[in-house]
Amino acid sequence: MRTSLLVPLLLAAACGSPQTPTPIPAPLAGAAPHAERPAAPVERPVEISDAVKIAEAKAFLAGADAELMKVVVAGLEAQWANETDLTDAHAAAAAKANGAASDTYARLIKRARAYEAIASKLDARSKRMLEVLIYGGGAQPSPDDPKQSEQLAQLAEEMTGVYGKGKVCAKAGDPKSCKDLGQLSEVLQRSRKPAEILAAWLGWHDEVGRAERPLFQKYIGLANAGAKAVGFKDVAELWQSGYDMPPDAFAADTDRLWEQVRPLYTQLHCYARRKLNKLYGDKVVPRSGPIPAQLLGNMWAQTWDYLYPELEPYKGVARTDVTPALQKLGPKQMVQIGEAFYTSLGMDPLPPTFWERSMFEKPPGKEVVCHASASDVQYDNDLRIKMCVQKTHEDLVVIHHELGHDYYFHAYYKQPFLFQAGANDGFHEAIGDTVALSMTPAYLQKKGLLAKVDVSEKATINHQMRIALGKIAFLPFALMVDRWRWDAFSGAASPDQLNAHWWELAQKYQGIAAPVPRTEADFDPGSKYHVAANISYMRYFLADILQFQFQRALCKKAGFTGPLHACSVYGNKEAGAAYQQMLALGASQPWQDTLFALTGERQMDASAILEYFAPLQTWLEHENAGQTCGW
Ligand code: X8Z
Ligand code: ZN
Repeated sequence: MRTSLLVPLLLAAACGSPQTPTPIPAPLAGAAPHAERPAAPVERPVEISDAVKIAEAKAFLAGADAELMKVVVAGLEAQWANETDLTDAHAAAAAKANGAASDTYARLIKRARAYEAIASKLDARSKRMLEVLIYGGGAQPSPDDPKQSEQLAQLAEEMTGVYGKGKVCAKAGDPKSCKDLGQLSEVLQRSRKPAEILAAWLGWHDEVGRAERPLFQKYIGLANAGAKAVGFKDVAELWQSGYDMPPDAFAADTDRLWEQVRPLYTQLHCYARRKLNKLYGDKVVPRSGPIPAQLLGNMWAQTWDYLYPELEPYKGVARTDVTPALQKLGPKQMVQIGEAFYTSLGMDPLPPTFWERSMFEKPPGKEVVCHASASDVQYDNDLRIKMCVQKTHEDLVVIHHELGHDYYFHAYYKQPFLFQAGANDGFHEAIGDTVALSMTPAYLQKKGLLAKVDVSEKATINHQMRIALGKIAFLPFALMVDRWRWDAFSGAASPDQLNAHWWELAQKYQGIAAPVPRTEADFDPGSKYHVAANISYMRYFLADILQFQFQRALCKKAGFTGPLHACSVYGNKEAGAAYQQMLALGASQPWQDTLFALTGERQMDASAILEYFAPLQTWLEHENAGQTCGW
C-alpha cells in the first residue's frame, strides 16, 4: 500500500493502485464527467498540423507508458526490499529509485501538458492515457530543482522509516522494555484500565507522532513544489483531481456521501458513548460531548471492533468471531482461506511466486513495515502481500482485503501501464472488502470456522453491530484524514496549527477528543501510517461506501433475493465473472462507466451501506430513544 512518485507514487502502487485514476480537469477539453459530457462534436477534416501532432502524441504516450513502467518497477523493487528489511542501505536505495520515478513523472507530465490542447482530437484510448498520466493523482511529481527533488525523496523514505522502526521504551537503552505498534495496539484492544490505555496511547503519539512533525512540515513545501511544477495548485488539488471530475466537485461529493451516512454514525456514537460511560464512569467518559479517543480500542479510534464485548447488544447469542478457530491455523493457511474464496468465484489460483515472495510474518531479527500491503512489484503478475499476520478474525478480513488488491493487479496486468490502476483508488480498496462482506456466519460455518449459526433476529443485530464497529465507525475517520491533509497542503490549516486542526476535525466528524490537552509540540496525525507514508486516505472512505454498492450488484447477479446483509456470493460464478470483468478494465475508462457496467449506477452512493445496516439502524434508534445524541 504505499507510496508516491517519489514515494507516494510507489506507495500507492504497492497498497493498491499505483497511480490512480482518471481525472478530468479543466484543461482537457470535452472531458467533463460522464453525465455532463457534451454531445460529440460535428466531424471536421483533420488539419495536417493536427495530424502530425496527433501522431506525435501517440508516440509520446507509448514511450511514456514504457518508461514509467520501468522506473516505477525499479522503485517498487527497492521499496519492497526496504520494507521487508529496514536498513539504511535499503532506505537509501529506495529513496534513490523512488526519486528517479518521481523525476520521470514530473518530466513526462510536463510534456503531456503540451498535448492537452489536442486531447479532444485523439482516439479515445490515447485521450484516456493522456488524462491518466496528467491527472492520475497517485503520483508525487518531483519539484523542478533537482536538490529539492532529492530532498523530497529522502524525506519520504525517512518518514516511513521513523514510523516503521517506532518503539516506545519504558527504560531508555533497554530493548526488552520496548513495545512496538502491534504491542501497544494490543493494550488498547484488550485493556480496560484507563491509566494503562492512556500510557500506550501517549507512548505512540508522543514518540512517533512528534518525530514526524519536522519531516512532514518540510514535506508539505517540497511536495507542493512538485505538484506546482506539473500544473496543479498544490498536492491537495493534485489528489482531488484523480476522480474523473473537477477537484471541487469531488470534494463536494465526499460531503454528500458523508451527509448520507452521518445519521447512522451518530446513532452508533450515541450508543457507544452510553456503554462506555457505564463501563468507565462519568469522570472518564462524560454522558455528553465527544468520546475520549484512547478508549475506542484502536490507536486512532478508526475502527471500534475490539469494543464488541462491551457493546454486544444481546448476551447469550452465539458469537460470529472466528478468532478461536484460527488459533490452530498458521498465517499461510489463513491466506489460503482467502485465496479459496476468490477461486470459488472462478478466479485463478495465486501464482507460485506469490507464495515464495510474500511476507506473512515478521522475520526474526529484522525491522520491517508491518502495515499490511499488496503489490504487483513487476507489474507483471508478480503478486505479493506483506503482513505480520495475527490469528484474529480482523486479520482474516485484512487478508481478504490485500488479496483484493492482488486479484485486481492480476486482472489488469496486460493493460498498458497507465491503465494498470483502479477505476479510482476507492475501487482498489473496495475489492477485497466486498469479498469479505460475503464472510457471513453461514459461510463461516460452511468453512468449518464457526460451530453453529444462529439465524435469530438477536443474532442478526449482534452480527451487524460487529460489522458496524468496523465499517460505520470508520467513515468519519477516513473522511477527516484527508480533509486535514487537503487543508495542510493547501495552507487552509496554518503550519503552526496543524495539530489543533487535526483535533478540530476529529471532534467535528468523529465526535472524539484527545485524551489530554495537546499542543503544537505534538503531531498526532504523524502517528498514523498513511500520513507518515504519504498515502492518500480518501480512497478508504470511498471504498467503505463502494463495497456495499459492489456487493448489492454482485448479490443481484447471483440471484440472491434476501436482505443484503445475509448475502454471500461464495462459489457463485456469475457474480465472479461480472466482478472480473470490472477488474480487467483497470483505469482504462472513467470510473463512472466502470461502476455503471457492474451496478447500473453512475454515482458513488451510500444507499447500499444504509440498506445493509437497516436492521441495526432501526435497533439503535430504538435503543437511543429519549437520549440526546451528537456532541
Ligand atoms: O491500510 C489499509 C490496508 C492496506 S491498503 C491494510 N487499510 C487502512 C488502514 O489500515 O488504515 C485498510 C482499511 C484502512
Ligand atoms: Zn488496501
